[in-house]
Amino acid sequence: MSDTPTTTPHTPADPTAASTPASTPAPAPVAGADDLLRAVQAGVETIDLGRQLRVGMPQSPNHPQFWHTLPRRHGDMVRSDGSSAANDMITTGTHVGTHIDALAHVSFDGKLHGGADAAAACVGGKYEEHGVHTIAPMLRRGVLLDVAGHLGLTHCEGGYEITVADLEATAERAGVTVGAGDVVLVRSGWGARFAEGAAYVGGASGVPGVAEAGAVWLAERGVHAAGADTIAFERLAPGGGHALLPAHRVLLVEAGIFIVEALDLEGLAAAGWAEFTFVLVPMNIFGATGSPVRPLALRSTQPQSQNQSQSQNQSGAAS
Ligand code: UVW
Repeated sequence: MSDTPTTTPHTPADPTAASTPASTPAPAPVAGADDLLRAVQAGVETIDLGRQLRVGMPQSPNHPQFWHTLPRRHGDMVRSDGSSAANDMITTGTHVGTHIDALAHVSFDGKLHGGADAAAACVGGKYEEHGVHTIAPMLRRGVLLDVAGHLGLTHCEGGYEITVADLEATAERAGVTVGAGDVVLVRSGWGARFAEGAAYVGGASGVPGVAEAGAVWLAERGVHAAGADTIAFERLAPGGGHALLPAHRVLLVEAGIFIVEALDLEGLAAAGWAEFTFVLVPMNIFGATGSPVRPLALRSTQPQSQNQSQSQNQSGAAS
C-alpha cells in the first residue's frame, strides 16, 4: 500500500452549510521530491466549491433533472460467503449541480465560438469541436470577487446587475488584480439560498449577476473561466427566467471563456481567500455541452515567508 498522503476535500453533511478549509496531514518531506509535491506535503488547505448532488436540488428548468437510484441493494444478490453489493444508477442533464459550460453549449446567429456552424458542428449528436471533452483539467490561479461582501450585503437582490464598477471596487478592496488565464469567481451571496430550492432558481424574483458589461470586462482581461454562485452565472431579470443570456454570448461564443455555475462560494468568502489555486476537472464526456464538476480552492498552510525561505534554501542547496 502506498504511504502517499491523500487529500480529503471537506464535504459538509448539510449541503447548505458552507465549506470550511480542510487541511491535509503534513508528512515528512520526501527528499528529491518535485517542488509541487513538496509544497503539497508541507500542508494544503482545501475548500470544496461544489454542491452535493441530491435528487430534487434546484436546477435550471432548461435541463433534464438529476436522478439517482439503486437498482441493486444489499440482500438482492448474496454471495456464497454472505457478502452482497449495492449499486447505483444516475440519469442527469449535464448542466445540473455545480457544472461547467463547454463552448458548444451556446451559439449566436447559428455560430459557435470561432465561427463554426452550430448545426454542422453536431455530428451524430456529438459536438466534437468545443465539446466538454476538449476542456483541459484546470490548475490555475483563482480569484474570488466577493461582491456581496464588498457591498456589505448577505446577498445582492434578485435581478441586481453586478456592474463593472462593482467588480473593480471589489477587486481593489481585496487587493487582487484579474489577469490573463485566471479563473474568476463572482460571489453575489445568492448561493446561500441554494437550500431554498425554487427561490434559488429565482423565476419571479430574478437572480443577481454580471450582465453583458461585466462579461466584456472579464473577457478583456483574458480570463480562462468565470464562475458564480448562481444558477446561470449572469443576471436574470425578475420574471424573465433564462429568456436572454448576453453574458453567455460574450463569454462562450465571442471570447471562448468557460462558465462555471451553481458554485458554493460561502466557505471561500468566510475564509477570506481572494486568491488561491483553483482545480477543476470536467467529466470527459465526448461531445457533451457541459459536465457536473467538483471544483476545489487550495492554499498552502505554510506562512508565505516560510515558503520563500524554503525555496531559497533549496535553490541555495542546489547551487
Ligand atoms: C442554459 O440553459 C443556458 O444553461 P446553463 O445555465 O447551464 O448555462
